[in-house]
Amino acid sequence: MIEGAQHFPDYLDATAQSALLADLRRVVAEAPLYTPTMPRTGKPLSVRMTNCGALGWLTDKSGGYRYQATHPETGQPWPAIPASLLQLWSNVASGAPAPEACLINFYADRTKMGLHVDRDEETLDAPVVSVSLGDDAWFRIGGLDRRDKTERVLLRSGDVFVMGGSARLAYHGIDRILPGTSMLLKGGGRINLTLRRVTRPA
Ligand code: MD3
Ligand code: FE
Repeated sequence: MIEGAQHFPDYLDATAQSALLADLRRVVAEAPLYTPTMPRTGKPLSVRMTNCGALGWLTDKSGGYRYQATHPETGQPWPAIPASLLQLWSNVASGAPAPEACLINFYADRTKMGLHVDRDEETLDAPVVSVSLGDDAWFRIGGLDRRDKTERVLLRSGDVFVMGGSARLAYHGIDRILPGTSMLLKGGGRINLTLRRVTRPA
């Protein structure tokens, strides 16, 4: 795997996963999941999203990919990042500037995410830290060129994946989720959180 990518299987035990899920239910009560749309075409993405933190990532037909401080449908500021996630960040990204955004992706059974690079952040001085909850997913990670060889990694509930160094600009995506592989979410599906630094630290 590309330098800077680190997988921590079972980072969160069952108790920690349930506690984090309770935190996320409070976030989603204030900042409901919505269906983002592609720049220009307005085609809906299959993943549903929301955010917590000072900034949230979003995309829509008119404004394209961007970070903004408010929910696109409610107009309200995003809820704060739960303390448990700030603690997790300081444990796995120690020394990095504090995260400003936590993107929450919800995958239903058929949701995929095509191969892409995350480069809407103003700074790459921090890794992206991801936490998976719910059903297993086949994650695909390649290199800095779309044509580089890729490999797949099974991301399971409680896993943490950190992309720093060269991996920060690596192509990656989700091929598919494996329905019925976790009991954490009553209705099934998968949640992925990505914690990110967006602005340059002062
Ligand atoms: C590698 N999310 O939100 S998480 C995304 O499972 C995203 O929802 C996927 O890709 C998901 O942008 C993958 C792991 C991940 C996140 C960000 C990365 C891998 C990454 C940034 C750079 C390289
Ligand atoms: Fe990504």
